Amino acid sequence: MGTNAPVHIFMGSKSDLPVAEKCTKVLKELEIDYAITVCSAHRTPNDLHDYVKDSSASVFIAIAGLSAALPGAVASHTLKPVIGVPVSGKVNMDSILSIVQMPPGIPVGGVGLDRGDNAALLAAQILGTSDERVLQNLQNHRAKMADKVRADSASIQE
Ligand code: RP5
Repeated sequence: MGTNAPVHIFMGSKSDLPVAEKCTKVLKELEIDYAITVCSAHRTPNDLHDYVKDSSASVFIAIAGLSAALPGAVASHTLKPVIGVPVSGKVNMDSILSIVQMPPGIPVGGVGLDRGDNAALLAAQILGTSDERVLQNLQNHRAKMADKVRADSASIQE
């Protein structure tokens, strides 16, 4: 983890950590350095502004539940890509719609509910457009997935 990391992960609360861990697991597999911070759009808005402005990351991942303003708040402070990860709760559509239904002009990319893993892969794909090493690690990751599907199919044959 480092301050010069190409990916900066924000989570709205420490309670989002299980989703963030799905994300960091994939980033570690792909050998991508990351910074990770608990910072809330509503509870610590000034801290969020400072973190985003000071960050040298190329991609932000923002993980949040409930009204999930965090990804949009990050996006409002930067021109870098922001990937929002909605977190499940009592009402699952709230965080999904909060991320997908951004007003015109401030887009946020969105992945599925609790899909920290996909957010990491999408961030890697963005980095991979200008980083051969990341691209190669992504190709290896896809090859491993394909091998697993084939092995699963073989395992259920009589
Ligand atoms: C959101 O509210 C957080 O991202 C979290 O998903 C949810 C609940 O937060 P806590 O009450 O657990 O701090 O802002």
